[in-house]
Amino acid sequence: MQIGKPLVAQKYSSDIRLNQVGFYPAAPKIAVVVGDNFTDFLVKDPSGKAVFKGKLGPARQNQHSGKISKVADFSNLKKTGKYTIEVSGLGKSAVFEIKAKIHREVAEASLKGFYYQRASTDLPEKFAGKWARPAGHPDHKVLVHPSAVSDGRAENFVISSPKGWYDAGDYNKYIVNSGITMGTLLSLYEDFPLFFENFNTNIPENNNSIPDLLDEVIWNLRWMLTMQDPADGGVYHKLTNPRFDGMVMPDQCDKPRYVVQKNTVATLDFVAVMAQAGRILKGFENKLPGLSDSCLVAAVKGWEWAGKHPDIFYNQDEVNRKFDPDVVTGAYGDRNAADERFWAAAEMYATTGKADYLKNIDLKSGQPMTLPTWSMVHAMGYYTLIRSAERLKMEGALIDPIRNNVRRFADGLLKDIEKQPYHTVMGKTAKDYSWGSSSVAANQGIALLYSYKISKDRKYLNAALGNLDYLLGRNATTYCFLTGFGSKRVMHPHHRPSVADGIEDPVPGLLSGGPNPAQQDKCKTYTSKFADESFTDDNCSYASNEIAINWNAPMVYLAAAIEAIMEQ
Ligand code: 9MR
Repeated sequence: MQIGKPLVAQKYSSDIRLNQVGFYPAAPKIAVVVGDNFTDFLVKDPSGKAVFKGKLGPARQNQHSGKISKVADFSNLKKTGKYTIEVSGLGKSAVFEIKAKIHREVAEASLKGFYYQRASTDLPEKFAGKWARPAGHPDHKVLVHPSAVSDGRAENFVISSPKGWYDAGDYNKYIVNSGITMGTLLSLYEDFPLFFENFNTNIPENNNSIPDLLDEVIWNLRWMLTMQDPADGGVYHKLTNPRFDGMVMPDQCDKPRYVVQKNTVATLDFVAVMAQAGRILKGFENKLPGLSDSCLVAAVKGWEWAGKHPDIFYNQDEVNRKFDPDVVTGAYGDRNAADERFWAAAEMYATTGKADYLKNIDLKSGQPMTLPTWSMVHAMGYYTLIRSAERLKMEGALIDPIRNNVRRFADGLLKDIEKQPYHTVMGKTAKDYSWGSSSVAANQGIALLYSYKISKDRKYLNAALGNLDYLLGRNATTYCFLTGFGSKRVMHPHHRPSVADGIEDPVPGLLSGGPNPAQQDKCKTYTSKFADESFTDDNCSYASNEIAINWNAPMVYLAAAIEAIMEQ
């Protein structure tokens, strides 16, 4: 296990940048050397013997920083083992490995990251190791906020809404962000079900003969189910403190928690998740009697509510003007429900086979696809339709434009990849470096993998792997962004347990947000303003170094899907 012990002890040059975990024997292998003065490189084995000699590629100028870099391509080295790269005049890289299943631990750890985010439960040492902690946020006595009153649930009415995952570095639980997170993890299961028959993360449900991926998802699913108002099927926006907890452990928190305003976007995200979960869990009916049906009933009720209430949006400022107490935690405000409606419709159709759900829905297949984010989930519906097309016997006229749209998007990503300073589709424009840019890289990887699935053209697979390389170290910051991995590690994420637990190593398997030149946190420790370097490994940096479930989920997807494909 890499967690807790880097492969390196010796001094190495941070100007040789590569996936710090390693490479598959038969896949492309690239390192990036920063600087203009070098021409050749060697790959050496632990005895110091050069096993590969190569020339660096032509100089590439970085569009964000102006810096020059060159690519060291050693794809032809296929022998398993531990290696370093040496560039004369510059030094050597940290040790990396070539072996089969090289990203298995990354995939397992990033799913295990969700276990560490569980609310309302203690994490015993048996499962959590040195990050064991007592339970926090039982959430069995949650108050109905005045913005959320309804028949039978007056202001301060008490409901029970336990479990779920903490959203991020904070301890609140948000339906909108749970939506895309759950959709991504459930899609991973649906795309590679066999792979998950043998994928264990040492969680308490380990031996219940349900895949650990689904056990983890069910922890959050059971919370989500409690967020639906039984009176009418609408879904609360979030379960939250009025203000963020301090940088303390979960069991130290005792502020009252509220469910706040039901709205269209949250309800449609909920519908999509319940429809998809209901479909998948049908296959586990004997082990989880009734759960699938509960999801399907909840989905239909939510769908009906959203039909009657097409435009109730969560506007935190407005809520705070009208009601007390004010709520100043994450807003996840999204004033456009068209994409959520499409996604929910696609999931309802995929689950029930009733094409009626797609009636009056704009598929937008002629318009450029946008990458999934918490506020933009159109592509989640595309992915589900692509996956389900054969089973549903969808007509070519319906599914082909969607397939083409995903491929067009992937082709756009691939354009000019050979000119990119890190030879990645990630980072072509500064727009990629938004808040949580690591999730942009991971989600681009997923779009590329769907294009690979559609076309079987390995250029998409290789580019997806390139973005995994980006996340694990082939990037302008020199960091491996997944905690617990790499030779240059993220040690100080903006993550309450990692800050407060008194343990040097942060909680493992969490994906740092990554470069974000807007620097909204105003931390003093940034050393660069260039878009691709605007990152600081400092727990003050919620804008570049927080962790979040909607970023971890595509990381799990990318690493696990690539592992599954490489094993085939
Ligand atoms: O990921 C969210 C990002 O897109 C927004 O720009 C940002 C500011 O509103 O909020 C991010 O989400 C945070 C959420 O509001 C609260 N929990 C932590 C999330 C990650 O930073």
